[in-house]
Amino acid sequence: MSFVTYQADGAIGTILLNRPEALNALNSKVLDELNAVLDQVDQNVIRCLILSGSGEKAFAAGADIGEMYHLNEEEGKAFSKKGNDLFRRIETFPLPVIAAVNGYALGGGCELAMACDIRIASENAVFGQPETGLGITPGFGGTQRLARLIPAGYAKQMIYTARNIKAEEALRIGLVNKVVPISDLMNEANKIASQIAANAPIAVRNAKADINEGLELAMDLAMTVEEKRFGACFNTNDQKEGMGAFLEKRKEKTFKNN
Ligand code: DAK
Repeated sequence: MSFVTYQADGAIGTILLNRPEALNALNSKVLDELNAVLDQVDQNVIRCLILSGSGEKAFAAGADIGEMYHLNEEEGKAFSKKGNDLFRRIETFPLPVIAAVNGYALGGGCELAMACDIRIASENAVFGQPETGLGITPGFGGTQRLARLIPAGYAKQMIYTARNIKAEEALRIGLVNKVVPISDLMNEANKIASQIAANAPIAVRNAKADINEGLELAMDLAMTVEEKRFGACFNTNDQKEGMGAFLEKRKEKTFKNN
């Protein structure tokens, strides 16, 4: 596990892309190791994940151009599938994932950040989809996720022009939730992760699944998706604990994930 590290601290798990000499560019090995790290996450204990890049220069400077340059059509399809399956796994992972974007998030790096639930950026972060300048389209979901996340006009401008944008612009167009100095980045991500971890885990997971599924559906159908998981929450002890604490005017709550 040299290109991706994982550390669990209480209810928060932190995954670091660890290939700083290549600005954490995503080659097949990085993608495989990231996938393997997700298998390691103990979902009974961990309640939120943080994903970041090692060093102060890059979250991930994209898919590995050196590796991609040599691909033939079949290999290109296989590489794209590897990335797409992994990013979709992150997007639909039962636990929320916060991207702590600590520098360049270009191409596949921007797409990886977009597969996460929440994006916090350092002031030096740079986002972009440079693929059209490389003779390709975004290949890890960029054409789809960017246009769902921010207004389509901004997404089209970013992709057609291949122009990078700085953190402040990313904040203005809604690509990131917050921008902080790089020295505060992991603190801020951990603060949000702790707030998430303090809530009933099954309710948080259900809410994530509801939002993801509902965004794909017409509103009438989407409401039935919510109703189903809302109802399921009443089968949990944590619902009794959360509501019981309110009724008993008790501040402390202990959610047991059941
Ligand atoms: N791939 C491989 N190596 C990379 C890299 C990348 N994307 N980005 C940086 N590196 C390496 C550099 O080659 C350099 O290595 P050495 O020369 O030292 O061995 C090292 O990282 C440091 O980079 P620089 O020397 O260039 O550092 P600078 O500060 O001068 O510049 C930069 C930083 C981020 C502006 C620059 O490195 C840069 O422009 N990098 C490329 C950014 C980029 O274009 N990224 C998008 C890649 S395209 C698909 C699947 C997926 C995708 C598409 C299709 N299918 C199969 C359908 C996704 C595509 C992409 O992500």
